[in-house]
Amino acid sequence: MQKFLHSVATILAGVLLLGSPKAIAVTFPSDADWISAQASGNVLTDPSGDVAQSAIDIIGDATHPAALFAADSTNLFFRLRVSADPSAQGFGYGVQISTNGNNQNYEFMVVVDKSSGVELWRNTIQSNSPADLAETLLSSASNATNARFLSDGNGHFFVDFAVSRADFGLSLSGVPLVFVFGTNSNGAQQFVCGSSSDIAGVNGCGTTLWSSLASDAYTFSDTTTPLPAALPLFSTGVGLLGFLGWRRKKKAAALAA
Ligand SMILES: [Ca+2]
Ligand SMILES: [Ca+2]
Repeated sequence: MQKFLHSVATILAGVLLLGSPKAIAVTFPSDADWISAQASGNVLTDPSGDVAQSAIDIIGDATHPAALFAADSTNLFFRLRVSADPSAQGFGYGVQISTNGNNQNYEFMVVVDKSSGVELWRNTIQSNSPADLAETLLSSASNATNARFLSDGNGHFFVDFAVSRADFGLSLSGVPLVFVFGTNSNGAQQFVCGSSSDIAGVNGCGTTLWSSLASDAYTFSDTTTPLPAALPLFSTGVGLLGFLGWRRKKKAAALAA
């Protein structure tokens, strides 16, 4: 009898192991926990009608931010506000992320579309442009677990998507993150200015320079609380370089004024 029970237990264990684990949907932040992306201390806004297709037309004003983000110890979360229903096939919604303190280009891009899910790409060959194509696919997750398309409650829509912090292959804790949020009409890992992309914070693409489109920097610890980027940075050489760059910018601004 004992031998029989042991055999049954072994078979059951085998069946359980063979069954594919059901992926669990991420838990997105509550509305109050999203952080508005900013540039030069101002919430990113975006006009309607600056790209032909309304499903990829990012919109936002000071009280309805165009792009938001959040983090917990497992995931980074992103939210874009768009004019029309974004759930049709083939459009891309994404964010390019600089992680190395050099805001002339980006290292990672997250992009979601209806057909291929949420993808994390590494950008190895870099240029100072949102049209820079990311080269290497690091991970992909299904929309069922890592994205959602929903009403913003004001007649427009949110595209929310999540990417695992572990998939970046480096610790993001304490790293200043700088973002360029955008959309495209083909789901590709780039934003090509013109009729097929909208970038948050400017009319159309505004300029084709990544450095001009870059958000303010945000630094997450291993929890959801972002620190002002300058504080942890000042203790490092990178911080010093950033400070010198800021001084130069400020001097240039003073000269231009
Ligand atoms: Ca727009
Ligand atoms: Ca590239």
